[in-house]
Parts: sequence; structure tokens; C-alpha cells
Amino acid sequence: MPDIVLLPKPQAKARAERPRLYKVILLNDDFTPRDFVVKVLKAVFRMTEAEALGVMLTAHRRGACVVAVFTREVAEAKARQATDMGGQAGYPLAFTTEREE
Ligand code: TYC
Repeated sequence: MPDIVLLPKPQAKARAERPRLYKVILLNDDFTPRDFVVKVLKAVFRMTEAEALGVMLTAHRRGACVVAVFTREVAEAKARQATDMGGQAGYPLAFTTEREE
């Protein structure tokens, strides 16, 4: 049996920290048709008709609704893509992102 046992140097961090998450938020407006909002939610966020309808109605009634949560890059890309779909159709539809606490 050896007298001295060499152990591997402990790592500063045992594993990587979890990445911060960002909410994508749908904002209400007075001009974008309801069915267009539902179409965008289904296309960009892969929601079912019922899910998209629920999110759209919550934003319509309360002013805003959290759509989903992603890492920062994905949240920003999806918010931009969804906002651009509205812009290309001539609507002021807007999605924002917000860091989760
Ligand atoms: N308020 C819009 C209307 O009455 C519909 C709408 C809902 C628009 C949700 C945006 O995020 C939104 N036509």
C-alpha cells in the first residue's frame, strides 16, 4: 500500500451553471387581427390551436402574456421572427424578451 495517495485536484466548479432563461412576451395592440396572432404563435412557437388561442386571449385581455421560456439566443431569435411576421403583414404585432429572476 502506498503511503501517499494523490487525488485529482478539485475543480473550481463541479459542473457548468445553468444558463439564464428568458421569457418571450406577447404584447397586445388594437390592430393585429386575432387569427393572425394565433397563426404566428402556432408557426413560431409550435403551439396547438387551443394553446395559441389561450395565449392570444390572455394578451388581448390583460395587455401581455408570457408565451414561452428559452435561453437568451433562442428567446431573442423567436421574438424577432414573430415580430417580423407581423411587420411583413403590415401589423404592429410585438414580442419582447425579459430575463427570468
Ligand atoms: N387586440 C387585437 C384585436 O382586438 C388582437 C390581439 C390580441 C393583438 C393579442 C395582439 O398580442 C395580441 N384585434
